[in-house]
Amino acid sequence: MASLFDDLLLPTNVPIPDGFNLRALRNDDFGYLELLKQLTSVGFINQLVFRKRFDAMKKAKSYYIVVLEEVQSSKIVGAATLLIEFKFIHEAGTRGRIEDVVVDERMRGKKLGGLLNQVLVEMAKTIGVYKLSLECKTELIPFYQKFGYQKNLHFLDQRF
Ligand code: 16G
Repeated sequence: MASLFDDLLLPTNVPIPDGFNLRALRNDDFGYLELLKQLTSVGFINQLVFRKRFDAMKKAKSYYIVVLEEVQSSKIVGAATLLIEFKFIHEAGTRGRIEDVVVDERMRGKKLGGLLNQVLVEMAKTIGVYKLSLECKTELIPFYQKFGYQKNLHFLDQRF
C-alpha cells in the first residue's frame, strides 16, 4: 500500500469532525473511483489502470489528492485534488489548481466540501503557490467565493 503524498503535509489547523479521517489517496483506494462517478463520467477503469495512473501521479510529485474516510464504514465519502503547476513566470513560481471536489450524496449538508476546500487552500499556501484557481458550475460560484476565490477570468474549453 502506498500513499500519493506524505500525510504529514496535511494541515493541522483544520479540524476534522469526529467519525472521519483525512488522509492522502492510497493505491488501493478503488472506492475513490465510485465517488468520482458522482462528479462526472469515469468510465471503466480496472485495478491495473488505477494503479498505473496512481504511480504516474506519484512520480510527478504535483498531485495532492486528499480523501475523507468515514471511519465506521472505511468508505471514502469525500475527496478533492490540489494540482501544482510549475511555471517560469512569477520567478519560476507555482500555480495551484483545485480539481475534482466531490462529496458523497448521503454525506451532503455536513459542510464536508467546505472542509476539503479549507484543507487544500492551507496546503496550497504552505507549498507557496502564487495563485490558486478552479472551474465550477455557475451555481457553485457563491460556495467557492466563501473560500476566497473571486470571479475574474473567463474559462474556455474544448471537448474531444
Ligand atoms: C468540475 C470540477 C473539475 C472537474 C470537472 C469534471 C471542481 C472544483 N471542479 O468542474 O475539477 O474536472 O467538474 O467535469 O471540482 P467534466 O467531466 O465535465 O470535465
